[in-house]
Amino acid sequence: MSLIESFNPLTDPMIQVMNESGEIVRPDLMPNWSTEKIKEAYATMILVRVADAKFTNMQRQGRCGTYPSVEGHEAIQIGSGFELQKTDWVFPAFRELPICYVHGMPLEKILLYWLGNEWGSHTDACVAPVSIPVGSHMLHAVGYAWAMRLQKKPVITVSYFGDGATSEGDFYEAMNFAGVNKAGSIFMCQNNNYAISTPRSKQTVAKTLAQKAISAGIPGVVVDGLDIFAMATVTKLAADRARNNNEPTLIEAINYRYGNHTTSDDSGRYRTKEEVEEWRKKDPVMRLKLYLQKNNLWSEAWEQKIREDADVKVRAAVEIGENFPVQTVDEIFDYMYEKPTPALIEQKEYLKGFLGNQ
Ligand SMILES: Cc1ncc(C[n+]2csc(CCOP(=O)(O)OP(=O)(O)O)c2C)c(N)n1
Repeated sequence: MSLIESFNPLTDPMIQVMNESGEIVRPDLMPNWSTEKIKEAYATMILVRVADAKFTNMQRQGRCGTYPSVEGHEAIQIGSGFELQKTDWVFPAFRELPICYVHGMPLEKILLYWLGNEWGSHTDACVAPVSIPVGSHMLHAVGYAWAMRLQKKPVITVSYFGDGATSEGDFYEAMNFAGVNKAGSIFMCQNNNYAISTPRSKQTVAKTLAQKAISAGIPGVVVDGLDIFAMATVTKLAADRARNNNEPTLIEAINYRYGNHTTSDDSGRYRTKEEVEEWRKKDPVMRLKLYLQKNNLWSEAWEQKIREDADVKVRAAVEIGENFPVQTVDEIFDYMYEKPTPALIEQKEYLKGFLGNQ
């Protein structure tokens, strides 16, 4: 039995490999990463932070639509993403810039979506479009994994969602379907403690969110979602189960959203500065930096270089994104269904008339 199958989500402590001081507390659970890969993970975290801050600022300047911050989600998404194969399929919700980028989406495409351009959903990477309706996409992920099993392809799927999504019926349906039909899908629950202003305590009285897997008869594990090494190791184990035996897993990754829910939110109205500061002490990027420093893998010059590289990449993405051709009205409507519904045809014609038949 692997760590996943033997984990009791009601009683076992959260799985942690690296503590808040950057010390390895479970050397036996370190991912099989080279030094270069660990440094690449840190550089990716920095890039994501730079992009996140830039996109947020662009919204403030009226250059971008509503944008959801991802600060605090880097370890979950980069750690897990580094353990997937590029042919695996990722099903994001909306707070998923890091995994979309790590899984092969160009940064400008990710930005394009938030600029309101449908071409932001168009990519060669194995990443499904952003799913705004909370919780709905776990079903898509499970269906895709099931189809891959029927076609005997070694492709697994991962859906990324929040704690709030675990209150949706679709979540249970998806887990149940995956268990019964043996769909190799990983349910990546990012428990950042809030669904907009609703705290986890008002969402459920369940002791853990991972225990919800018990109702579907599949394993559920609780992991430190601010620890990139723990996230990588647990994802690798879950991916092996999915790929080799078509076994689904629910991973509850405990983390914190340091920023606002989106640029339309003011989190100061429902949580205290003290609470945010407490979670800041566990910051996933700072934690990996401490690890690098302790292991003589970090220098001021290198940090400066990766920050400069990140700035260049983000600027280039903004340049491409802001100059990307505007979508046509047809492009807004034509890709949702194979054949558009009567309501969509009516709306499309209305919009064309409204815009003067573009
Ligand atoms: C079905 C549905 N209900 C409500 C909303 C409005 N809404 C958008 S995000 C959100 C909270 C989601 O919380 P969570 O699943 O914890 O993810 P997080 O935003 O924390 O990443 C809500 C209620 C929605 N988009 N879809």
